[in-house]
Formats: sequence, C-alpha cells, structure tokens
Amino acid sequence: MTSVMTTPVRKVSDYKSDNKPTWCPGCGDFGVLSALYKAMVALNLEPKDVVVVSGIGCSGRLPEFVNAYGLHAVHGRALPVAMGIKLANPKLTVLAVGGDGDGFAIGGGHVPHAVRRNVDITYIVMDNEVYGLTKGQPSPTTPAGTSATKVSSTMTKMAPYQGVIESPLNMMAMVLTYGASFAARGFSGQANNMVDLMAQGIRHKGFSFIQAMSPCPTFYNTYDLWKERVQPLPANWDSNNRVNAIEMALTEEVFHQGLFYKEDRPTYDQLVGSVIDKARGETEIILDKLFDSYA
Ligand SMILES: Cc1ncc(C[n+]2csc(CCOP(=O)(O)OP(=O)(O)O)c2C)c(N)n1
Ligand code: SF4
Repeated sequence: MTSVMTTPVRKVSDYKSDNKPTWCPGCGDFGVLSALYKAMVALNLEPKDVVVVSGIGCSGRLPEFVNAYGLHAVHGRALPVAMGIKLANPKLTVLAVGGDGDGFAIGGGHVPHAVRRNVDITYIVMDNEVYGLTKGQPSPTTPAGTSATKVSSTMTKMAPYQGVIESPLNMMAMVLTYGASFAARGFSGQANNMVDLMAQGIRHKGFSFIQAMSPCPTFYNTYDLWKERVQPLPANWDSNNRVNAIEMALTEEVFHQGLFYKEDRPTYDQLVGSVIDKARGETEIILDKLFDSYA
C-alpha cells in the first residue's frame, strides 16, 4: 500500500517559540513579529529550514521568539553572519533582522555590499528612529530637530538645547541607489499589510530589503504622527522602475507602504556556486593528470 503524504499546513502557533516577547507593551516590534509569523504560514516554511539572524537592540531579540534556528549576533553584524550562513547552506531560508541603529549606524558599512552582491537573504529593519535598547539616544534616522519635548530625557542629554542637529539618512533611498533587487516598506501599525510584503521578500531570489516602520512608544512615540504620514503606493505603481522608486523614496513627507522595486537578476549564491562547480571540475582534471602520471 502506498502512503500519500500531503504537505502539512502550518499555523501561526507553529512558528512561535516557547519564549514570550519581552518588548514594552505597544512596541511596534510586536506587529513586525506577528506579520513574520503570518508570512511564514503563507509560505508554509519548515522551521528547521529557516534561520533568523539579528544584531543587538530591542529589535534584535526577535529571533528568540521564532520557532526556527536563530542567532543573536554582534551589534551591526547581522548581515555578514546571515550571508555566511546562506553561502554555507544555500538551501536554507535566511532572514536578517534588526534596528535602524544596528543596521545603519554601526552596521551601515555592510549594507551596500550585501545589496550589490544580491545574496538571497531577506533583511527586515525595524525602524523606530531611535535607539530603544539603550534608552532613547538619537539614531541615524531620527529627524533633525527632534528634542526631549517629544521624547526621552536621554535625548536631552544626547542632543541638548535645540534637539538633534544631524540630518537623518533615508534608508529606502540608500538601498535603492546601491542596487537593491527588492525593496519594500511597511508599518507595524498596519501589520497585516506587511504580511504579503514579507512573503514576497522571502520568496524573492536575491537580497530583499524590508523597512518596517515600528514605533518605540517608550522612548519616541511616533504612532499618531506616522498614522497620518503612511499611505499606500499609488494604485498603478510600476515596481520595475528604479529611478521612480528612488524619487518616491525621497518623498519624505509621506511614508509610502508597499513594494517600491523588484528585479530578477543572478544572486551571489548562484554565481559563487557555479564558480565552485568549475573549480571542482578543474581540480578533477588536475588530479586525473596527476594519477595518470603514476600509471
Ligand atoms: C559594539 C557595541 N556598541 C554599542 C552597543 C550598545 N548598543 C546596544 S543596542 C544599541 C542601539 C540599538 O538601536 P537600534 O538598532 O535602533 O535598535 P532598537 O533597540 O531601537 O530596536 C546600542 C548603541 C553594543 N551593544 N555593542
Ligand atoms: S524600548 Fe522601545 S523599541 Fe525597545 S521594547 Fe520598548 S518600546 Fe520597543
């Protein structure tokens, strides 16, 4: 008798680990985690085939809450670790996660290279425009002028008198300019909209960047401000035009949600695989010749 194996359909609970999230009540990272669970359900991912890597920060705790392999790595180093895992075992689904500080301050030097190599990993940045874990210092995405009137007393110490005097960076415009093959933005206040973006990003063959706007109500509560600024991309949006995507990313008074840009091009892991195959072929020829010389 032949047994017919059907693909098991998983539930959100199958992707929850035994560790309960330790974030503050109302933290935007809950929405990001919930969207990730649902994206994993939609893709029916096998937990043993998934690795979630993070740097350090409140957002960096996320792998602890996912039933998959996980690694809470070093501050700013989620991307090189995730790329290494993917190259060592290309069959794995590899995600890197972290905050705006982790990814674009201490870890900022890794971003252009991960993007240009197009290694097949998904990078989810929980952007709360502040350093949450270390209690509210300005981050590379904190808007200029942000001061303690809106945020924590830590911000007063870090940015006295007139608030933050540095201009913020625009991570979406940066990754698009570096050549990202997939770039999307979501908002954890509307987490269900992020589910499909995450599923598409994970399915995409290449480096997928997802900016998840994820407020930190404890040190910089942007929920009300961002609810007003978030809008979907236009209904007829063409996600194959990089120049238009960059222009849209530069429209900073609105946070557009959706898939900014996507293109299919060879991934680093595919290309390096073919280099390895060729090197193996040559090694075999060299070894054959060597053995022949002793025949
Ligand atoms: C090498 C090193 N430098 C500094 C720190 C302190 N540190 C830990 S998390 C963090 C910033 C976290 O901010 P972000 O990445 O935005 O994450 P969030 O906590 O807001 O999620 C800093 C500066 C550290 N852990 N290691
Ligand atoms: S400090 Fe901010 S980012 Fe960290 S868990 Fe609390 S609300 Fe979230």
